[in-house]
Amino acid sequence: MSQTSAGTEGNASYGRKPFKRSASHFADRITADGRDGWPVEAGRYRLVVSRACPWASRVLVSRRLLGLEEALSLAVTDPIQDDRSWRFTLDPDGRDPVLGIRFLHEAYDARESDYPGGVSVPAIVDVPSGKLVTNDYQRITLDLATEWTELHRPGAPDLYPEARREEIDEVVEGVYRDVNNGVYRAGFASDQQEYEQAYEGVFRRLGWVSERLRGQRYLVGDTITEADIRLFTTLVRFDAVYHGHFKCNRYKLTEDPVLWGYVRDLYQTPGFGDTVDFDHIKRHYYEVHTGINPTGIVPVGPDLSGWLTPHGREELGGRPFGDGTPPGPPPAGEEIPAVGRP
Ligand SMILES: N[C@@H](CCC(=O)N[C@@H](CS)C(=O)NCC(=O)O)C(=O)O
Repeated sequence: MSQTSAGTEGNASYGRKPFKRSASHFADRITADGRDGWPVEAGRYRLVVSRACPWASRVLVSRRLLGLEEALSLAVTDPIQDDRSWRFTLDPDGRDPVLGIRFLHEAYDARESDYPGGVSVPAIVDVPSGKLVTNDYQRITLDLATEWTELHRPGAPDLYPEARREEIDEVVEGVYRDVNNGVYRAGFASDQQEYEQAYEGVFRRLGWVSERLRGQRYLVGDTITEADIRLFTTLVRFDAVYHGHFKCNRYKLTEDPVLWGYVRDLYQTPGFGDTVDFDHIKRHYYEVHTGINPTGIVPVGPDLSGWLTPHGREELGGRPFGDGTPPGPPPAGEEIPAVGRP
């Protein structure tokens, strides 16, 4: 497996140069009015994810919370890429049964022949044409929340409430820079100084977040929003991969009572933990990033038995789904074995 293709995250690079995440290449939007040529339509699009990927996992959570599972079908890749990037080797005959393709790059190529950029998840593919529509991971969840409303389930929460957008945008910007992407900058740093700067940023922001969450159940307002989804997908990976593999080891999440309570609270909320596959997460990071883990050995720990233990954060109040309701169980075929159950 080549380090430069399979070992990079999206179009980002690591190695001798400072780690830099490049802009997503296909940024068309699927909207209610179809202004980019891609109208919201039940059954038309297929979401392609790796359950290992934190950016793709945001979309998995939003899709569950909003009840879009029927409207937007799901393809899950093998957590291990090869030189041809993401593969559908978990499916019979190694082919996605709906798109009929073996590699995600085929959808990129259908959109733009000889596409030279990186192939990344999350990706949304137009089923009738087989063309990639978007891999804009910063936009997809916002559009599911605000453009796909007609197809939301009854009782779906408002994940991007108008009155709170400014505050959500501000919180997610700092969380992205220092935490979501900060752990990657630490892990793929090419020199000591770059690593230490990223490391300081990670823990400065985690300290800020922990302080904020001491007295309030969710990051913004008293309901679950986009901000919680984005923080969750990094926190849920923290002890399993970022602490060791990416050297973000000032402390483990389990050592910060507030953050550990917060992430367990979300994990136990329908739509969050039921999208998390620790096996895919660990195998992807430790096997694929051969530059920082040359043996490819996947650690056995950490012990996952604490994830379903009581967190006590109900005492802070909060209305997880606002005026809405929690989603039902994941659809058939999308269930993940729960961790921490005897
Ligand atoms: N699309 C974005 C972010 C999404 C992203 O980085 N996804 C990773 C997985 S977490 C990916 O698909 N990387 C491609 C690869 O490693 O082959 C980017 O280009 O930076």
